[in-house]
Amino acid sequence: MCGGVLTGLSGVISSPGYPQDYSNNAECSWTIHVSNTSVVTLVFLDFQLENNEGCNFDFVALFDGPTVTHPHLGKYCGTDKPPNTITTANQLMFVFKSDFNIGGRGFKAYYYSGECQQVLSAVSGNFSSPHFPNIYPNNINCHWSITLEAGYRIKLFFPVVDLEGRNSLSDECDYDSVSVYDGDSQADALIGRWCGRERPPSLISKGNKLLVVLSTDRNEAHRGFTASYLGVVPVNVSCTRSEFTILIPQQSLPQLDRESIYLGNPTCAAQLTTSSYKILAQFVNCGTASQKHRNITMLVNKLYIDFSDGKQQNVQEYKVQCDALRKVASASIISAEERRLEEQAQQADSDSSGYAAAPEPEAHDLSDIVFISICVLAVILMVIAIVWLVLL
Ligand SMILES: [Ca+2]
Ligand SMILES: [Ca+2]
Repeated sequence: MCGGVLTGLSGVISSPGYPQDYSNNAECSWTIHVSNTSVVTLVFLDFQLENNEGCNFDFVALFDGPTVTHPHLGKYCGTDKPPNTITTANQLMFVFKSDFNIGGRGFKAYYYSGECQQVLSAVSGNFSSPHFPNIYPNNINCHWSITLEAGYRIKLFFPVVDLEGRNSLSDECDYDSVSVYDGDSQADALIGRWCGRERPPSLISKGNKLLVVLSTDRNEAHRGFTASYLGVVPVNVSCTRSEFTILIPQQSLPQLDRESIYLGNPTCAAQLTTSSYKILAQFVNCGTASQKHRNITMLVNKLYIDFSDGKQQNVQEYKVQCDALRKVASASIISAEERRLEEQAQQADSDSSGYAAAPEPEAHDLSDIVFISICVLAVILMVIAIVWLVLL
């Protein structure tokens, strides 16, 4: 319990006897050794040691390598949780010492190798369970945390989930599971937990952070999962009977030129105001189309935000729509997956008919129907009146 060599993809280190008080005169050292291409991340969950300035009595000391001769990463005591620590190479030395009196609850920390722990901050990305598509290791607890700029929300998909199934007795994901939390820690709200071949629906965060945790038990492993996410830009859209107004806070997209943000086509690019990217677009311009659903006319277009750099093509698409009668507008991101389905559907359409489908004849407006009904009623009343007059 006190010290050793740790080689798993992830693991726990805690003080002797934790959560009971640690003993006096303890001296423990752990060496964490992960695969050559990886680094070690250390995250403290709990920390309470005797405090003194300089941490000379009881302390935890971390080194960027396998021995105490390697560079010091930090020395900690008291009750402030040490910050998350990431090594530069694949080994970490963890030393705990206590003196002859006064103790505390001690500490509990998780470590992860790079394959099992990732902090993602790009506006979109992918990740997968360790060793995917080969089977994942047993006894792991891996964390992927996505943190984007304030204002963003995160849409998350799981194209593949293949884990050990539910416990048939409890019907819960007791063995292996992937869990998603609406924040940056497991103390935040749990959005869901899945196992077996249950594919989670696409999820969206309330804020700008999401945490995905894979935990596996001591036996039976499958292929694991793949996940992809998109940062949803805060798009504020409003409309009148004739035009869209789209506003995006400039701080959400500081790295972009205004030409990278456009409605329908690049000629309808955003203007840069003091704090926002702004698009003011008449429905007759920019390729806005009118669609009817159950007698409601929706004006529909696509907003493009082009994040592409020299290396990678990355264009986000948002469906922008306006109910012009009620002047209610909305914007929602279209994921790559949804776009693929849409393209497939279009492909299938053109394959089957050989020409573009003719637009559906438009149903009459409710107002048209009411008007015609009134006319018919007026005619009937007139006929009755004439008949009545003649009979008199
Ligand atoms: Ca002490
Ligand atoms: Ca298992």
